[in-house]
Amino acid sequence: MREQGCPEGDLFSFLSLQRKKDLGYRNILSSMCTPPHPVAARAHAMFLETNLGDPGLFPGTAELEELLVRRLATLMHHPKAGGYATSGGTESNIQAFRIAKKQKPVESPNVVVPASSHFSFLKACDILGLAMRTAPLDTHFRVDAEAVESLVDKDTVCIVGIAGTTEYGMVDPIAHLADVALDRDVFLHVDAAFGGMVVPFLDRPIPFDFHLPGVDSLSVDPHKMGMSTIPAGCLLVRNPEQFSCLNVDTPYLTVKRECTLAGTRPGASVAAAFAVLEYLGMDGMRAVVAGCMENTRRLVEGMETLGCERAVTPDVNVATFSCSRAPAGWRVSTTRAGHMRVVCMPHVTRDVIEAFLKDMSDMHA
Ligand code: 0PR
Repeated sequence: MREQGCPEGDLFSFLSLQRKKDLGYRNILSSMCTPPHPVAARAHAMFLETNLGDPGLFPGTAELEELLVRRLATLMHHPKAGGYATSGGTESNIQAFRIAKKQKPVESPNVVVPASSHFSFLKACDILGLAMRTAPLDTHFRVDAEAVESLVDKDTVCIVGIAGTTEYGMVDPIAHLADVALDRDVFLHVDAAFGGMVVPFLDRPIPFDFHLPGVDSLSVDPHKMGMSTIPAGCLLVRNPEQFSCLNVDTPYLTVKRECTLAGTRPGASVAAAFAVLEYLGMDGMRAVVAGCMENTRRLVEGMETLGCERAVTPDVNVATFSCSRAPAGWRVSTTRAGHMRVVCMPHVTRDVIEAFLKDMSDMHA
């Protein structure tokens, strides 16, 4: 650290210089995050100093977390689900595996995970000493549920299904996985970090949540399609009592035990996540999702006109193409299989799509 503090003016000039190096979201087509909704930013600023790690000091903020969990649990067709606000999909996935592992103490535990799963599951397996069995995908990039079933054995503590895969935006056959989970008496975790805030608002929702009796837990991230500030995730568990297996004693806090992974936890992004849901309501979210899906369709159609075939027709707003190069100035990503990937987040408006297609067309000309 410096010996003497830096004058505020100089400091903030330096900070704005750094901030200018960041890319604006306008040309970012690779992200599952988006600029926070204005009500999220406003709510966040109101709750800056709050810490959900010691909820007795911030009972108003703690009630907002409970309200957020109730809203999301109801959206996922199980109003009585247990839950808490995590730092995002990674923490939710790790915590789901912790619960599943504790439910079934075996000597060499394994988990069965789709080949399309997010890399957070690699971290979870590493931390928890779980062997990862990877189930192959079908031609539509959804997991092959029969292959999942064949990989389950007496040491399988958890099966994972994904609602809105990171790379191709597909929803796995969760209903089939839920049957396998019930038949084989295995915990089923659904990673709906992305799709959890999309699928319920589609014209034709695809079953993926607690409506299916075999689903035990769900990850859903307000900081992705929920347009909240970062960090805001949520882990939901059908049977709230299952959280107690994660409890540790916290003798000197205002609560006597906690089941969360983090200790100190932001209240600001939780207030922000709640604010967006409350402000938009079901109607508002349906409109946002309808816009993103419409833009996805337009992009796919426009790209195919330019000779860039879709890899698959996605279930949610992630479009992928056989196309090697993006025009200068645009950020797209490339999947493990080599497809160009564009996430049609709320900031990727129709105008942005048209501008991207125009640059693609000029590049091909
Ligand atoms: N599960 C799924 C299905 C995800 O897509 C992601 C993240 C996670 C879990 C992990 O969530 P957290 O990152 O909140 O812990 N998916 C994006 C990805 O890895 C995250 C992301 C967001 C990446 C913005 C880049 C970016 O600019 O692609």
